Amino acid sequence: MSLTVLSAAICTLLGAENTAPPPTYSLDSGYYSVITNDRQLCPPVRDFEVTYYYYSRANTSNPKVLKINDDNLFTASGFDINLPTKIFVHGFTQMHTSIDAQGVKDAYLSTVDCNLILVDARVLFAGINYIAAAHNVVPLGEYTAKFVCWLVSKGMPLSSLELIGMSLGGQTVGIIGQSMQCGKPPKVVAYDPAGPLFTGLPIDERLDSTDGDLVIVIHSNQGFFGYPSNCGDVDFYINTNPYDQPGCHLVQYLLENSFDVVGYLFCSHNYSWRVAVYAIYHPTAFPARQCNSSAEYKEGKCDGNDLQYLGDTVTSSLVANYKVSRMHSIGEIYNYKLEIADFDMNCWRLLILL
Ligand SMILES: [Ca+2]
Repeated sequence: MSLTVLSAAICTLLGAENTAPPPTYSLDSGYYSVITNDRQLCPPVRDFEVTYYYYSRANTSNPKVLKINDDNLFTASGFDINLPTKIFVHGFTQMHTSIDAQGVKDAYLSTVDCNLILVDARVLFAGINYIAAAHNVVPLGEYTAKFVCWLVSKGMPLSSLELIGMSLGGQTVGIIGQSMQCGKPPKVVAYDPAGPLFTGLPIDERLDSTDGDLVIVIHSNQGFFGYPSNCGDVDFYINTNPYDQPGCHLVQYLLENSFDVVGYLFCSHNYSWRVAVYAIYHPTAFPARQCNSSAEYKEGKCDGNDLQYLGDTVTSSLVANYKVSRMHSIGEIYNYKLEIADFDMNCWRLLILL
């Protein structure tokens, strides 16, 4: 039996030939699948496994669905090619209605008149099988790259595109950027891109600084759920202890959150998108200094170094300088550190209510 025939047989057993997604159930805010597909063995992503939800200031709560090559849906959506476009990809067990995706959507639409697309890959990123979900990152990224280039063919300027992703979504936006046949995205932003099963992979299988003209990474749980080291043009590291971010202390968190153990485990990981969403509302809230180590930062040795604000407002001049320096000094990375001691990770919600 050839490998192809064997793979097809396995895919059939896994349900890959079916026309409907596998049985699922929800637990808390997560999305879990009874049967998960192993994308290393199976065909490319099928249309029903990913949905693109389109929002705008004229429609912030009832999104329109977009599908590759469906011109009628594109026209009906009201997509405005004169506005910038931002696309967000969620993380493991999440979906487009998850709190991170909705937080990013509300923040951008409140501050920028733009096209806002939330990718819903709940089937591909379903729990509890993280291995299968991680294997789905490359196929989802390649599929979504075709979707983005179809938007470009409909008139969306590539120059106004920004890709944003959380965790597995942070890895996915890298694959999208490297796979786009219509050109590189000008900006890619990753919130604590996933580390497990991605650490040490070649750059064509994960997020890296070549996936966009400017790749910004916000680390908050590096070495655990987050990627352990620099993987962008500009890497922000929040605080010196990535396993115990403010508000994520074990006893305090469990007491304040009805002993939600799962929530505690992901607390420092989720800190990245919470801080990033706050920074969308307040772009200068979190100043960071270029610094080579947390120890030097704490000793004040970096106080006079270049300052950038955490978020997607990094100046283009910095990147231009970086691109030049990289040509002469391979491995040189702009590495920014900051301390956030008193940030209430829930306070951004108040801003949305306001
Ligand atoms: Ca890459």
